[in-house]
Amino acid sequence: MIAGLSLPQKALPPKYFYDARGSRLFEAICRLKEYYPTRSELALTRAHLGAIARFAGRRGAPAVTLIEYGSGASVKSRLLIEALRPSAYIPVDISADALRHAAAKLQRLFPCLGIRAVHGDFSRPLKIPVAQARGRRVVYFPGSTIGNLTPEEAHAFLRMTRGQVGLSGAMLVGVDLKKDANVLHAAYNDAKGVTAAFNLNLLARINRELGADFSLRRFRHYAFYNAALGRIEMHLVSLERQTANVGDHRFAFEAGESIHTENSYKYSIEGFRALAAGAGFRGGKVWLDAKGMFSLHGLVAS
Ligand code: SAH
Ligand code: AVI
Repeated sequence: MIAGLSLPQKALPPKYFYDARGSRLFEAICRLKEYYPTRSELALTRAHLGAIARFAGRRGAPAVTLIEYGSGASVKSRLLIEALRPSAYIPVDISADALRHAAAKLQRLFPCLGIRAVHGDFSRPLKIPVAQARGRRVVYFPGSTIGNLTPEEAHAFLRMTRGQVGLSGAMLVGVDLKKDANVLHAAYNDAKGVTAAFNLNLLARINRELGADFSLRRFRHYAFYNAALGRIEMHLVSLERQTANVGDHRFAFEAGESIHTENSYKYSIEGFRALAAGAGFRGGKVWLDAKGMFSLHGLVAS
């Protein structure tokens, strides 16, 4: 936090959004009419579930270990688990509350499924209990969470998972697509202000957990599509000249100065395939929703 707030363009990594309240606010975002990614990915998953499960499973090798990064409420995973019937499910999330609730719910629904929840940060080396895992390894990374990484971070992440699934494994990645900037703008500037509350919750969390004194009234949510870089940027803009203390550190803000809190990259199908190919994956399959808003890529090692 201190390092990010000390940069010329102040910036904080989006992984810190997800305390218990942040995870609940994200779930509320998913229900908004403007936020199309969740609905689109759910629709495409339902529409192509048989083909997706056939791609992820393999004839004659029924045991699959499903590893999901950024599993959150595991809503989409539930569909995949029903169709794929893996022997083990390893959800990985930085949000302890979301992970605990989701794992408990899934265990009730699938009493025979071996669930090993991993609370951790996937941007760092993580110990995933795959050593004892039987059969094929499949990494599931839905929600376009990959869009919250820079292309360089996404490349490193894909390389890491390529090593994890090995030659016989596979990966399913949900990727949001480039589209009309007005549709993107609405999705990140909803009328009810839920996205604004999600963004501002980061300051509330820093106040609570790091003894900081950000005045939430003096910052406003700002999100826009940066067409040159193909990404939505979220910022918290200081409404006036002010200072904020985080522990022993004091940070000065000019009026209009911002903290850059999130990028959400949007890809073309070809653009994402090129990224995956550079990390050692072949773009085996791609599934889209009926409106062509969102994509799910089925990748295998090349
Ligand atoms: N997969 C769900 C949730 C997506 S929201 C869906 O498709 O709807 C992004 C999720 O990733 C959140 O649950 C968040 O807590 C988690 N997350 C974000 N950054 C993370 C990181 N660096 N390590 C682990 N989990 C992370
Ligand atoms: C989790 N992630 C893919 C979401 C996104 O769309 O980038 C987080 C989010 N930020 C604002 N609204 C939703």
